[in-house]
Amino acid sequence: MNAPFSLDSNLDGARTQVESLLADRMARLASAGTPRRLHDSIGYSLLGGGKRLRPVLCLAFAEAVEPGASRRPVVQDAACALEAVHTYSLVHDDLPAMDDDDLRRGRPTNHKVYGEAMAILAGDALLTEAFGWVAGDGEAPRGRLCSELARAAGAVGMVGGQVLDIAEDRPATLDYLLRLHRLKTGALIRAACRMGVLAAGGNPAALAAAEAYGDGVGLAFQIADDILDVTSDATTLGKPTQADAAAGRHTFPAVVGLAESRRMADSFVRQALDAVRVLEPDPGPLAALARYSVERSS
Ligand code: GRG
Repeated sequence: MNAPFSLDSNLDGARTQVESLLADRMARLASAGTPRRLHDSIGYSLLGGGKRLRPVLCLAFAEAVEPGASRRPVVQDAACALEAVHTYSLVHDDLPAMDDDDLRRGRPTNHKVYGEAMAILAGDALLTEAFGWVAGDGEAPRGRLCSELARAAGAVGMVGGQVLDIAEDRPATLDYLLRLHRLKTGALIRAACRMGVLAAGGNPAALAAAEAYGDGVGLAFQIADDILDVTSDATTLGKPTQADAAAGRHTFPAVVGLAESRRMADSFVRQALDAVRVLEPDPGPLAALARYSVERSS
């Protein structure tokens, strides 16, 4: 019988792979002549820790489609691009015009270190470079991957979700919360799963599994984020807690209560686990990552 899958050792390995892929791309930016202060500002946030959930999901889906696929440049470019887009969203989200946060991942936010103008430009560069990495030499399936990333990051994806989150007339209803988080957090997580499948040449059934899994994990992840904001402490989280209420944000615990939020998160994890069985009949990395999305402490 196979030994049970260990998330800790596999997640550490996948994260180490992501760190090294990102460091390679930072080195390429330096040798291409990126101005020094811009390079420093981008590197401060891109190489500044984080769980690396999106690139790890992309690599794990590619491996599930075809073992060894995570070593292909197209898969690695997609994984790095997802983290670059995620990082840009955090840098811009922390700006005074948005959440006005001083702390991210236990360190001063990018604009506190480099100033607002440089933080805006570092975010702009991260978003732009991400598409350059995915486009690469233009060979298939890179065009399709660019479309996936654009949809997830843009007006009907993460940016659209952010707009719903800051709307002055936003209603405190469950339907609205689900709609906004399927865009704000969920779109990029679904794209991470789908891009892993597409980059590895997966079939339509694998893509449908990635979509349903990503939807479940995206919502479970966001509900866990809202729960941690009210139950954790700033040292463990690396950012202030109780920030959602302070910012007047509607959250799952505020709208449906803590117990119902936990039940919903578990049910979205079950949706992900059910969906992914076609790709992973015995529980492996994808099942473990789905559980991790709600069991994490930061
Ligand atoms: C500014 C265009 C624009 C969009 C911002 C995603 C987003 C939209 C803002 C992030 C704000 C936030 C705290 C969202 C809650 C869920 C979430 C995405 C948390 C941060 O992601 P993690 O936990 O971060 O994966 P790490 O640090 O691990 O990379």
